[in-house]
Amino acid sequence: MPGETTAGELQIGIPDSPDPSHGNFTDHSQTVFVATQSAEEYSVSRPFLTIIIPAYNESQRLPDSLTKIAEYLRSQPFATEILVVENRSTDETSAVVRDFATKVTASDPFTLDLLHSAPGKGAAVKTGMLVGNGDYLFICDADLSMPIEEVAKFLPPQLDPDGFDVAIASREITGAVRYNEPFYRHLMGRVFNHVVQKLIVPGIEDTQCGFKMFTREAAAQVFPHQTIDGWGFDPEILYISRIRGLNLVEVPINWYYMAESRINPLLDTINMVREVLRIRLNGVRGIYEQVPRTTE
Ligand SMILES: Nc1nc2c(ncn2[C@@H]2O[C@H](COP(=O)(O)OP(=O)(O)O)[C@@H](O)[C@H]2O)c(=O)[nH]1
Ligand SMILES: [Mg+2]
Repeated sequence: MPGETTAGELQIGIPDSPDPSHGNFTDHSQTVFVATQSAEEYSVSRPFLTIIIPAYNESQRLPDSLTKIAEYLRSQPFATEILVVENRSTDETSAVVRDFATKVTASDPFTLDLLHSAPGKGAAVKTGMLVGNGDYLFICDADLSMPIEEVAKFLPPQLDPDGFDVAIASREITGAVRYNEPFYRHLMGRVFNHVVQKLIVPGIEDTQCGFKMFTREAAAQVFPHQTIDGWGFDPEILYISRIRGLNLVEVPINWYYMAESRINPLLDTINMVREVLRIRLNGVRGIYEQVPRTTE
């Protein structure tokens, strides 16, 4: 049943959440992997990487994406937890994730959890960021419009671990390539970016790409302060990162336009501009410097 919760799953941001523990489908606690980046040992119960996949009505796209992610992770020397964060999907998204989880074995260097959050992509990402256990936490759209292999560009050794707190994918900076994007979508993105740069994060050419890495420490500083549950959460988390003095780097990626989209280009863009204005107002009022009211 869509939206139904079973043991091993979490409802976060939903009143009367019964169980705050983080459940795994499979017990991997004996498996130990060594990350090449350091001599430190990682296990699937203490992962190096957390991949957070916000998912709304993704039963069609998720099987292929999860298969590609699993194949990639099986070739990596580190342990990963994958968190699919869903909310009230009306299709079989939850069932698809549960089914995939039954195929994860104890020898796999990853776990797969299904979480349920409050509505909105922003709420889903926040939930994953506050629950994730990795040293690095990566936001990853369900459609894999960036091939998963490129996640290595956001991690040591390709990035100097002392050189960044937040690394965001960019489709605009030198070295990035966009494939198959309709002109009107790119144009709308550029108009929105102009507004975002003018009002809250000057100098960032692409705030909206769905692939972003936070170190564990950066995530702990940013996400408790996030207030926006919808599409406008990206500029907000970058704005908070700046306020906190975090080191933000842009990473050029190969990006493939996926025709299927949950975004309504006109209505959602208008709403996102409203959200950007709200972020600016919050900033003027010092909201992000205050202790967050909730840490959900
Ligand atoms: N949990 C959750 N995920 C969402 C919601 N809206 C969008 N997403 C996810 O956000 C990601 C980006 O959505 P997509 O439709 O590909 O947007 P686009 O790439 O901007 O066209 C996908 O993984 C979606 O499933 C939502 O309301 N809740
Ligand atoms: Mg997409």
